Amino acid sequence: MPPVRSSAPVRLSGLELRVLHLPLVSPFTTSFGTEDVREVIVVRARTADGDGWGEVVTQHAPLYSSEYTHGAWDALRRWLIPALLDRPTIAAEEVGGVLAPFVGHRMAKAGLETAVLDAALRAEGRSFAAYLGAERDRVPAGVSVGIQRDPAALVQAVGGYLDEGYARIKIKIKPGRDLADTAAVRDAFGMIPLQVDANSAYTLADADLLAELDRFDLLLIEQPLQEDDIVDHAALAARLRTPVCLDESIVSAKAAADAIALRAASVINIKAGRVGGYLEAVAIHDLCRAAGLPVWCGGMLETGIGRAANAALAALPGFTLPGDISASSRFYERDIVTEPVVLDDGHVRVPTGHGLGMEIDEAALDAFTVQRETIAR
Ligand code: OSB
Ligand code: MG
Repeated sequence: MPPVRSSAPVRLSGLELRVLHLPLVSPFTTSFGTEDVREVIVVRARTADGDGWGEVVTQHAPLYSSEYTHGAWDALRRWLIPALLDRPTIAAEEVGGVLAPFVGHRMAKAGLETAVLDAALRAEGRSFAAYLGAERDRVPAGVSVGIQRDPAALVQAVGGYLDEGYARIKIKIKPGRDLADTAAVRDAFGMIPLQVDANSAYTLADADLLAELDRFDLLLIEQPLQEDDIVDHAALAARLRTPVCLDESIVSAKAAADAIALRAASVINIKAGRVGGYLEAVAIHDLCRAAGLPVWCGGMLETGIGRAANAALAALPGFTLPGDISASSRFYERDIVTEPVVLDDGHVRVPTGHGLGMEIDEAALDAFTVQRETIAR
């Protein structure tokens, strides 16, 4: 029987927002910069029947997309949360519609929708995985490896993750750190499942260079061009044998449908934050499945909150490629949940507990909180 993705309305008494600073176990470098500390917003939805949790996956600066922590914070407290509190009760499936008049701010909206959904499912005693219609109890774990000092350091980092059992490696690339880095990993480890992520660092003028990646038999190249370069991605995809996967460009189900129609992508990376929430993420999964496109679950250095939710999402049947679903220890020495996600035989378990299936470690949460505000009814 197909899942009934519908939950009971909740009465919100207020929403608590926190900015957290979580130290990373090692710096994470992409074409747009280096992070040493993960800055993230955690949302607690308060109801008479208990709390629900969500995560706003913005970063400190608007480099991956236009969203950033303090922009999201302002949008949340000034516009988005008051709109939710304006309703006597609200179901998670109504959150997107209530927030739709406010343009953009998808990561902020996703954090709210997730917190409401978690509260509702906990109150009903259902797991997020069951709600979504997850079909597996564990999912293969891929790892995203940042740009290192040099190719030798990259080989060492990748070797460590392979030793841990990761089922797929993704390396970040940028101009000047592409062919040699990829060649070094292929030379060291042979035909491991390998893909590259450019985070928009190229233009169509780089098509000849990007076509040289074809010789490495990569699973895919992720987001070579700018967010709004849909037509250029289609032109590039026609030139490459490597499948083109879009991340930044796919901000909604509509954007996914357009990219597919224009043949700008043959694979899509689904991130709930980037598209405004897990329900929009599922809509993208459903339409890609109908169109025959493989999808995989992307990551935004989530805490244990988003990591639990992503594992459930990635257990849907259309997620046929390993996601950026790593163990908490890939990024954090200490997480904010009582049982951080672990790697087991190259897989991560899909949580079965009520709601997102994780419990918050309040002491850890407090220890990492640098800013806090409650917006009450
Ligand atoms: O492009 O997938 C990306 C992290 C921050 C911003 C963008 C991206 C990433 C990652 C990390 O690659 C994936 C993860 O959380 O494991
Ligand atoms: Mg990406």
